[in-house]
Amino acid sequence: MPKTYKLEYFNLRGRAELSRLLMAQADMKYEDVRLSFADWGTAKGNQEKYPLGFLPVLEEDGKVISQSMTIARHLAREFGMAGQNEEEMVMIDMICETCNELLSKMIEIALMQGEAKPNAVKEFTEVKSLLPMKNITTWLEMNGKGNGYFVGEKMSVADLFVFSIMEHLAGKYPNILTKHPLLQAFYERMIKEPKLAAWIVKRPNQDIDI
Ligand SMILES: N[C@@H](CCC(=O)N[C@@H](CS)C(=O)NCC(=O)O)C(=O)O
Repeated sequence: MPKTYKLEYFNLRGRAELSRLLMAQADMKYEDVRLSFADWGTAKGNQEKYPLGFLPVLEEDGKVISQSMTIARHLAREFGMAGQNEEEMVMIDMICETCNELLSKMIEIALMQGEAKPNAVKEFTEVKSLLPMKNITTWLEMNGKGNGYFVGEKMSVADLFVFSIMEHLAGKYPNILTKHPLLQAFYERMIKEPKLAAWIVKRPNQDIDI
């Protein structure tokens, strides 16, 4: 029997999009539940459904899994997108952790209001994003000429996470992406991958741009 999956989050890409991309690329059927902030206010108290008190959660055959990266790593292993051996897995993990740090920073800035925001944006675009972007570029270059995927010859969760981060950058901070032509080219290749392209066309418009 195929497993049943229900992924609950807000109507954002945020910390759930990586798992949604994994589902799309693996052709998996799942319930893509998107709670409004008002609904979450009342639902949050349900310890059984939301044991850690935050989203996303994945219900797999009725069993709840929390923590976005735990969910994504689990799905990647289930779908054969977590690497073929320990060396690949370590590399994939390192890339994913770097992406997750960038995502955390971008979420923090997206939720910021008031006077501190312009400075935070400036610091992110001019300082904090530079080293991770340089490292991500180097990792891509290390695999062949940097014209394919990040690890080996097969798409992995690392490719999906980098793609998702580049998509955020393309929308919010295009100058960062244009300064990294290899990653821009990677983004442009990935957006044409048929299963990802089909998902991007059909996914709902998000409530907040993150
Ligand atoms: N480390 C957690 C962080 C989860 C998290 O911060 N979720 C936020 C949305 S991105 C949330 O549920 N906020 C609502 C709340 O805390 O009530 C993960 O990666 O899943």
